[in-house]
Amino acid sequence: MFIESFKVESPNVTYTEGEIHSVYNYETTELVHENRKGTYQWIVKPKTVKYEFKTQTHVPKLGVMLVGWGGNNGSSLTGGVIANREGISWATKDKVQQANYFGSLTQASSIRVGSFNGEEIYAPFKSLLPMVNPDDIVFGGWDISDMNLADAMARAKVFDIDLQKQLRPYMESMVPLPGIYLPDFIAANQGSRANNVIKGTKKEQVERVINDIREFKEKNKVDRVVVLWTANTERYSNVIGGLNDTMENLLASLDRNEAEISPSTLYAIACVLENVPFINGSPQNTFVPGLIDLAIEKNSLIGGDDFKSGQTKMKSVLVDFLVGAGIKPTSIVSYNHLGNNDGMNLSAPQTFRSKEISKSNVVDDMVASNSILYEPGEHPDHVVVIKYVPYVGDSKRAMDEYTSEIFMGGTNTIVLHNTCEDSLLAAPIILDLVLLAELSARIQFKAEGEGKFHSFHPVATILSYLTKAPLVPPGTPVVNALSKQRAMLENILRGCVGLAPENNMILEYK
Ligand code: NAI
Ligand code: DG6
Repeated sequence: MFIESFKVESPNVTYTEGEIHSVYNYETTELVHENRKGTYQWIVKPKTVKYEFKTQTHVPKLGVMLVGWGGNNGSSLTGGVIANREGISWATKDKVQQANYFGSLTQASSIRVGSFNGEEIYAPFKSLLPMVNPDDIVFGGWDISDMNLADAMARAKVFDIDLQKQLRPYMESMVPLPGIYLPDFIAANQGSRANNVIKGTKKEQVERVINDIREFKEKNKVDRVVVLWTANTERYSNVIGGLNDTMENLLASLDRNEAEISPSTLYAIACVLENVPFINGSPQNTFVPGLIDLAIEKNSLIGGDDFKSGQTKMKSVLVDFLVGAGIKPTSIVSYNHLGNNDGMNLSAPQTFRSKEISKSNVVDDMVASNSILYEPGEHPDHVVVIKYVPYVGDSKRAMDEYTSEIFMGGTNTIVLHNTCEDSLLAAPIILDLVLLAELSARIQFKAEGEGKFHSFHPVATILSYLTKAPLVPPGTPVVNALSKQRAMLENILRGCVGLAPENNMILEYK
């Protein structure tokens, strides 16, 4: 059975005018490696830590500024949200299609809340805590191409033509602000697009972006802004001592107009200085060490990297299943071709390399979790190939071959083929990222013994489910397995309303 909403009644939860306060017992373990009677042993001690969560329930009016607003993802997300808000339907050759949010964790997935008369009861994910309604989001942003969003939607060739016609009147007046363009960081084939660029030194460009955010906030009367990079994949920046390795060095390099600071890092600096959450949806190392330092110093949310939409999402499910089943993946070969502007940009070796890195590291934690299968340092062969084939446009074709060793020397080969509009997978993920970033800024917590409530660490690991290469604070484990990432997010939100983590034990029926 499906219920739309629910309220938790518990001595551990208090609802007040503007806040939900919950007391939460976090069941965890403490490990010690001790010498007992001459031999070292691992001792695992269950432990309970009392946490308190405070969630502000007032939902702000949210502004979302996309870097690369006029791209396939930016125009598809903007059009998709308008279509949902306006209740637009359109004719396809098969049927009349209604706007929906399929593919969005917050808008289209559910959580189990319990059992009632022997039936499992589910509710929308978004019913866990008050979240911004996508209908109320004001969109804006930057693009190095000055094309308005209606024309950009047509250029993207993602939406059906009947839908485009209906969206055009809403999107024609939406024109991206000029963007920061440094040709050295993206493929040369993007040059012809760059007719809308911010001039000046890097410091002036950062100041201009800060000013843009302030004006957008003022003009649209929004309470809070989240900025998200969905612009072209950049090449990696070189991380150099004295240049971008510390906050002080990065800011001094900005003053000196150093060449090696990328546009994405410049937008991120602007956001951190303005205390506006900044999320990186592409694979490059926007968050150089100096930028991470700056975000920690200013306690300003940063999250990334690279939307986890299709092939990599499957990988983080499949390899988790294989390794979790005691099967040993030995070779993973991932090929895809696509024909959109992202594919064209990725046809240059330096930008492809950024994508190759973020797509390749995704199995590391799963492999490291099982030393029965893998010797220390052993890793499956893992190859990633991307080819640009203009004809297929946004409809990406992905082919994967997973070869594993099974029982008694057997071999198991799984081959997958996936055809899908790339931007229609990415757009709902962008929505989730901005909604969850906003929500996480309204949550405060403290562990027993901690004097004051505080926000989550500014490096937002809570967003990991949505990214290929989750950015984590220094010294924090990276979790790639999709089911663990989802459980982490859902269970933290459950904790905020005093619900136990979903443990799937269903003991009441055993
Ligand atoms: P796109 O090429 O259609 O859009 C990117 C837009 O960014 C373009 O309109 C371009 O003019 C603009 N741009 C480039 N540099 C800029 C700058 N410095 N400032 C402002 N605007 C700038 O690409 P698409 O398909 O929308 O993808 C966007 C990004 O998302 C790419 O980096 C892609 O790798 C990444 N991504 C996409 C996924 C998907 O499934 N579609 C999944 C994971 C990541
Ligand atoms: C080709 O791989 C283009 C990329 O931008 C991908 O479409 C994007 O990174 C999605 O990757 P994945 O592996 O999650 O499907």
